[in-house]
Amino acid sequence: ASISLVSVLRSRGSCLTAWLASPEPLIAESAARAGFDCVTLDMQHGLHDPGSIMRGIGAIALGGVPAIVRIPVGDFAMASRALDMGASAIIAPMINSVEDARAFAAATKYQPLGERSWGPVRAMQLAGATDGAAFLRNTNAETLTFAMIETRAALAALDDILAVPGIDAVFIGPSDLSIALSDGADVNPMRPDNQAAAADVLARARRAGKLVGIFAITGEQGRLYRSLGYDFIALGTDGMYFHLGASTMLAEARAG
Ligand code: 3PY
Ligand code: MG
Repeated sequence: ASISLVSVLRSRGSCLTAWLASPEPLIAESAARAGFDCVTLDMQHGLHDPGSIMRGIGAIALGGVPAIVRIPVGDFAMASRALDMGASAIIAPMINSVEDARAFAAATKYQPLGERSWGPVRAMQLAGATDGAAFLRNTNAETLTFAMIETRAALAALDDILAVPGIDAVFIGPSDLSIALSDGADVNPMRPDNQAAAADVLARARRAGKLVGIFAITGEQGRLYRSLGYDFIALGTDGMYFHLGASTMLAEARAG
């Protein structure tokens, strides 16, 4: 039986997720076994397609941690499918209005919160569930929705987005947000205006009783966000893990 992100958050308080662009299930399984609390498969900028999401979720379950999927912009049908495949949470990029947030919630939550259609065959198998009615009753609370806040429009609509009942969490995209706040002049998550905006999102989400996530590009940023109390922190990408591991080993081998 798979474990859910909700249960990981309950037991650990916060979590660090791997973030994978590569559509190869062996990489997803390796990430799950590397010590991350959960593994995210990225369909927005990563190379995943529905087939690699289906195989990747199985590989992550084999590694014993929850699987999360970032869908392409506006592809809420894919959000429903990823949940049916057994994703424990969905991250939707570029949620810029309350209408975007409502459409996201509609696709990911069963009634009365949303309009998700029934057919969670793989999700029930992974959860070891056989009673459909019990699964229906538990699933809205057990599968999390992260609305990405990464534009000026999203900041302006934040309180309305946070008030949508089927939205469990916001996830700050600090790179896109820094492009927006610098009017296209810069991409730098650590810009002071960007960090101030992120702190404001964190505080407002806390007041609304919602979870908050953010993307960290370095281990140091991950530590900063842990100290600030974020619930869900994405830590680098598979490309970075590969590059960092290879460059460290090569430097060791070539030293002296
Ligand atoms: C961003 O920083 O814009 C992201 O989408 C991070 O995943
Ligand atoms: Mg982004």
